[in-house]
Amino acid sequence: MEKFFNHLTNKIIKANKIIIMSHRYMDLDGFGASLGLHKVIEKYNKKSYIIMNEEERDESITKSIEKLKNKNKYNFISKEDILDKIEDNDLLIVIDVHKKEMVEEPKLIEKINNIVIVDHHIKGESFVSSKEDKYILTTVSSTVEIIINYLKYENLTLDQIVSTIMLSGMYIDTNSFNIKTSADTFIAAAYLMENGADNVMKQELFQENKKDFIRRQKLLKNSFMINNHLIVCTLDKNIYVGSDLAKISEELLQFEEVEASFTIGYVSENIVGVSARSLGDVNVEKIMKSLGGGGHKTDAAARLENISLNKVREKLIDILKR
Ligand SMILES: [Mn+2]
Repeated sequence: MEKFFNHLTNKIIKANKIIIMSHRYMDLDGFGASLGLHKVIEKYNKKSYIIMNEEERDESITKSIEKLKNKNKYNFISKEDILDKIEDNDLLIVIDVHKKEMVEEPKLIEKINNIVIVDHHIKGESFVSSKEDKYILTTVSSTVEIIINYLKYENLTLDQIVSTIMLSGMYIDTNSFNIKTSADTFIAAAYLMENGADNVMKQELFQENKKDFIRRQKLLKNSFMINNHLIVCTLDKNIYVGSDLAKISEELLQFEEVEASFTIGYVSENIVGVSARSLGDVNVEKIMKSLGGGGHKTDAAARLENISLNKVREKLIDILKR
């Protein structure tokens, strides 16, 4: 790790300015890692931007931003506005993702020559491009875990709110410290606790309204097992947002015998979305690819146009039964 951290610091020092970008529908791991990185960039007095999609973001990120002190220093910027600000010698740091089709704004990959990727997802075929430095450590829990080690390497400390947001990122990516969790994960989490991370505030970031929760629990009833280890949940004819589907798939993973979960539902009038999650043994990326989607081995999705919910369900079941 240290060799990479030294390299990244040199790149930051030499850069004109730094742009931080995560994947579409950024989660708390990507957001927490962005805030941690900002701390290092601030140490070297460099200008930086964090790309923020206000329309497509999780409620937990909106809540986190509200809690931040001097939010302005982070320079949150939309993907449209950043395109006008690119100059020679800018450094793009891509975090929590390494696939071009999944980043918030793929145009940045084409426009910027100096790119570093920091990710923890199992390597897929389609890297962002060939011109970047990649640091992909698949043995860690989260991107936050990598950035914590970077902060330690840079001898930095964090304030309570940033520590709490980063802890929430680890919490999400490890499904409450249940998966991908090693001794090193807890050592990294301990650094956040030492910096004042607050478990009550962490819970607040995840709080949702009761109605949404109950509605989702009702939808969980529409699920059934295939081959004794795969679970499929088909929603009703209402239109849902992608993160609803993802949450249901995540919740389905907690049930006995389930190794992978799939949730199917309308995400617009003529688009059916499928969200898939796996504990690790079942490669859901491969399964989503056969529906025209993609993602990671344990976390993938697909969107199918002009097709009915039931047709998608049939297709998926066919694939799963193979
Ligand atoms: Mn992550």
